[in-house]
Amino acid sequence: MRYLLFHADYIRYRTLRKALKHPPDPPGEYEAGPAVVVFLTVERGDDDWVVEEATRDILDYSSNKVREQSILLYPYAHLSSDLEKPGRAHKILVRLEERIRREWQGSLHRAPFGWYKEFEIKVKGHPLAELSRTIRPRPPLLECGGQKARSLSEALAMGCLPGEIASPVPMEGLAGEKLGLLGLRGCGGWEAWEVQRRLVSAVQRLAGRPVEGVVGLMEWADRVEAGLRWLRQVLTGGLTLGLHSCPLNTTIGLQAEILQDLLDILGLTEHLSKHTLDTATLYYYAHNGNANPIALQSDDKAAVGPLYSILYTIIHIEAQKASKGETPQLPPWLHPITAAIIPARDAQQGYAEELANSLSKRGATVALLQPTVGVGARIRWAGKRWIPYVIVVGEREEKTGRATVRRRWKTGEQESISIVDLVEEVSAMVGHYSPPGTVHRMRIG
Ligand code: A3T
Repeated sequence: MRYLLFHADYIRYRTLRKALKHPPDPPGEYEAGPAVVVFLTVERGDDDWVVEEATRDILDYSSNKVREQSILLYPYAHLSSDLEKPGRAHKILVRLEERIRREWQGSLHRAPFGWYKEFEIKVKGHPLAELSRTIRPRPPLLECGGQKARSLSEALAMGCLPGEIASPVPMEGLAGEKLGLLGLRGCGGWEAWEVQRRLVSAVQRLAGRPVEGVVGLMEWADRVEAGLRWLRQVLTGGLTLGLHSCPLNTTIGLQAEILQDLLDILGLTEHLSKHTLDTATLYYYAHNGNANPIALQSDDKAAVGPLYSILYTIIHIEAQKASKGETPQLPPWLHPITAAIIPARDAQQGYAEELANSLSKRGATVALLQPTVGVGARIRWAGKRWIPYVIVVGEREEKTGRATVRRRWKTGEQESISIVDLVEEVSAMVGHYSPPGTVHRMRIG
């Protein structure tokens, strides 16, 4: 789709004669002013995604850039040499009109399609008064069993099971690096399983009932009936979790109303764009134009996934913050490692163990960093991995029943805190969404 945006003092037009044998719209004339005037050419292959992008852009131009109350959509077949056929072009323009109307309080008019018209326009002269846009359809976003699909609904319609659907969105650049640092790249690491476990646990708690089953779809390849039963559960809003060979390809089926809460607690809501078909798919658009599918919503059903995309999205948003000088972080309840415990010397290992066990009993996953390298090196290791709590215990701390804690969201601050208070605090941070935690004894360096 290509279009010109004009901020006009006035526009008037009048149909003169048919440009198509059977124009789909009746003839007419119209006058408006002041108004945003959009001369639109529909190009071959334009789809709902393009309509959605154009809607966002035209609304943004009208409400925020020129603050105008009135919009005129004007079919104009002269901006491209790759025109969509009239029947389909008309449908796309009608859809665009409907889509804008849903969100637009001001006046909206669409000029008749398929007519030669005379028109007169007076365009304001300010810098934003004339803009041009080109929006191209996106390549397929999802893959399953060698097939490609643009949305989760399309993939499901092709017969893919949700757990088999993967996002081929490449994890390049900063977000990819960060995923690796968090131990989430690839399939094998316990960190990836931990994130998955925490996410599923959050869904369970939001839904107020347990996940019905955890299923390895790869093992199920020859058990079609079981696979279909599982799919049915997902689609009817059952909380069934499916796994592909890689845990990050997880798809979680849930009731649509829970989806909103989940996206809120993941901090994603304001970053998402909705692509509306008969169903709605939520995407996050990265700065390089990559679209990460986050969820499919339809009436009372929703499928979240692939998990890969969710994490990539959160990490990308955080990496963007980092480039503005803010500290990137994951929600403490979601991070694969809630707390790093750093005993200063061998002598504090027992005390550190005790603290680690108390924290893990209350839902934290703890990395107990053995004193293989200095305290500073271990603090840096934890910082590089965005670990929310970094806890140092030395001789003085052990004597007084305290710990020195750095909280990731309080940059540059450290505090001496009693063990009892610390356990309560961490528990409050992670407990609500977390499954029981674990302790990983790690030797770094
Ligand atoms: C005109 N304004 O252009 N995109 C947009 N409109 C189209 C398309 C398309 N792909 N295909 C057909 N008329 N039309 C007038 C001039 O005065 C419409 C559009 O209204 C176009 C007419 O059909 C003939 O092509 C000609």
